Amino acid sequence: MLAYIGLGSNLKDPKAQIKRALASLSNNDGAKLINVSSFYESKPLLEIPGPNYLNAVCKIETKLSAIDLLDLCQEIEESQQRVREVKWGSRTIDLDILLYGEQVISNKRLSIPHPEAINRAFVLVPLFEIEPSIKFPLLGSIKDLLERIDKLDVNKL
Ligand code: A4P
Ligand code: MG
Repeated sequence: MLAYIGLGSNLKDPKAQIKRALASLSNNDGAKLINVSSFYESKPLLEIPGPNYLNAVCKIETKLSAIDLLDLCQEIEESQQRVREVKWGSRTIDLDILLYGEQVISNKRLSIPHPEAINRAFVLVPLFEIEPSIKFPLLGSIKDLLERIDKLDVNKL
């Protein structure tokens, strides 16, 4: 299965945090890293105080089920000392499963496509960079989705 993961960090050397998470993903038996976008800087959402974020998107090929992939993402977050404090607050690393094949999943632990992805330039811009013709199940092409949002606030490193 092909899947796309969004990575974000705004604490403790964000570039190193994202690189470390990518290394963990590619060193795992269940997943093979196929492509990684450039890194993009942006201000925290909703003007929540804190350092700027760095974000990237990667494409993986995986034999893991979606829920096992979520477990892997959460293990990686924990290994990088992510502490969950405030919702949407600062974090060392956040791994969100954006897309898992063309599946639509909605249960207590998992919503795919990631519900906020389509509203966020720091997700759509790097995803478009690596996969300009991708479609979100039920939601449409990334080109159309990108036209609806403000892209000015993300800067490619
Ligand atoms: N969950 C459900 N669906 C998914 C999915 N597709 N991928 C559940 C991953 N997890 C998923 O996530 C809470 C729960 O979401 C998980 O236990 C999982 O079962 P979390 O990461 O523990 O909590 P959170 O941080 O409160 O939520 P979330 O959704 O990860 O935060 P956001 O919405 O990503 O916001 N500003 C900029 N510029 N860049 C950023 O990257 N990120 C955030 C975090 C805020 N502002 C930002 C950025
Ligand atoms: Mg998350």
